[in-house]
Amino acid sequence: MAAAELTPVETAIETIVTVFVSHAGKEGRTGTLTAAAFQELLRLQLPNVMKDFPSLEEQMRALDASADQELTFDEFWRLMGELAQALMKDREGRKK
Ligand SMILES: [Ca+2]
Repeated sequence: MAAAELTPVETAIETIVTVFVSHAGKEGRTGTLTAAAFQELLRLQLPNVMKDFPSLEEQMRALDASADQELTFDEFWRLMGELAQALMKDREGRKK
């Protein structure tokens, strides 16, 4: 990409990718999150929005479509979609 300044949305996407990559590189297979790495990512990066979500084990099981105990970026991305949808529902609820 050119050196042009990124928009807020572009920055948000890049931030998510960067966070995933840095946590995925810590242990287990390259480019995937182990349960421990996933837990650390949630604790450090999503402490506020994850309060009402199910336990780590349930969350891991729900996202780990291939059931290999590690999350690929595709598997992890589903959580971003769920969190965005929860945020949207929250907004719609507040409007009523
Ligand atoms: Ca997996």
